[in-house]
Amino acid sequence: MSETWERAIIHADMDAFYASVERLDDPSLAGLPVIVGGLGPRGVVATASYEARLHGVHSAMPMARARRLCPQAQFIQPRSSRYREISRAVFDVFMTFTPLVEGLSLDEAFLDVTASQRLFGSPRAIGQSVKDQVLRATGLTISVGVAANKFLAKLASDMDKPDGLFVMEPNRVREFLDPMPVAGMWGIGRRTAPKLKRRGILTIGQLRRAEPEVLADVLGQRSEHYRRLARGEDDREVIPRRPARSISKEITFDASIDDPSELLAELQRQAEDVSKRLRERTLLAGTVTVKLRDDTFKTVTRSRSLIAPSNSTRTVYRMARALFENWRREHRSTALRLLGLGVSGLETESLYAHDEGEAADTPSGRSIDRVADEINRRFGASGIVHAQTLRRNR
Ligand code: TTP
Ligand code: MG
Repeated sequence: MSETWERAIIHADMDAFYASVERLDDPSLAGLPVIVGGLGPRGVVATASYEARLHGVHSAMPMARARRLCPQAQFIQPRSSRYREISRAVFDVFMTFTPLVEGLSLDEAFLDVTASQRLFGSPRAIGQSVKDQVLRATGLTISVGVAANKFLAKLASDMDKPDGLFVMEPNRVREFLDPMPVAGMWGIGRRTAPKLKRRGILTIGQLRRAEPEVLADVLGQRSEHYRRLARGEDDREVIPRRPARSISKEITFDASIDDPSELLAELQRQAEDVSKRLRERTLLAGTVTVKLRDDTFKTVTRSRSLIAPSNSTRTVYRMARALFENWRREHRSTALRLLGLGVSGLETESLYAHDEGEAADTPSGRSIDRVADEINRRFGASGIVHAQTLRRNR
């Protein structure tokens, strides 16, 4: 098996990352269920070791529920600086294979190893070496998916988790994809899946073979995009960059503003910008922050977690508006010289969305966002904005 692939992409993702780091630093946790997350009354699970997952514990679950499901677990507050340190070591390993490393989050990246084949061998050999070197550098396991593009590599890394190595041979993509359920496929939510089902489209294979009219009927202009994915085609490039820890936008006004509707219009515009950048990177945000500076240069920030991680303009805007209005109740008619909106607690959007993730974002809200993104891509950034932003522009 020494043939060279035309394009070779790796998706690599650490196993139960925070929990594994905790276990690395405290060997007495070996073999025990470990749950890392907020330990306060409103805390949520960041991650659970695979032992704890057997009891049904998973990320984003309220900690109180995790305690009921798995009372015998070790509960640990996250130590983010330690996770960042390990993350740097992991990314240093990635960089020894290729400079084309696109960090998605602390524990996850795409690597374009097309040109690495001459130096490091077959795509499978490279995938195995990545695993070996990460283990050597950190003592931790990582799951690796190897495929011809990002879409497939991301699916592949999940196939064999934990400590997986799954190579999706280019000539076997169809047999792999065809039986997978189309429900929940990236961008196909609760609204669309039943419509496809009514037309007999339950699997990715059925979507691939569907009549063009039938598909267009349900998916509209996006139908060709989905058909390409269903064929296993995806030409998105690996863009070298470090994972973002937060995304934000702020503005300093020429003259301070106290009119709340003007300030809200600015927040709406910032929510559009920030959530569009989240969607471009297929990220979800867990926390929204607004930043406010008055004429005396007093600066405050107000943050709150979302019920479920989101990248919807509407959800991000609503939370920012609530934070702003809370602040305003205590500071009537204070003029602002600076207003900003940021999101943090970023994580990657998986192909198959959690049910909880869908609850906060209605499918219609999501598709409005996607249509707006598409139009803006074609006609430039000023193509589509929400009505409130327009009011401010005039
Ligand atoms: P993931 O890679 O999604 O999860 P994981 O590494 O814990 O487990 P898996 O083996 O399935 O890859 O996320 C990486 C880390 O990001 C995770 O260890 C903790 C953090 N995280 C949160 O804080 N909140 C979340 O909702 C998720 C999904 C992750
Ligand atoms: Mg992981």
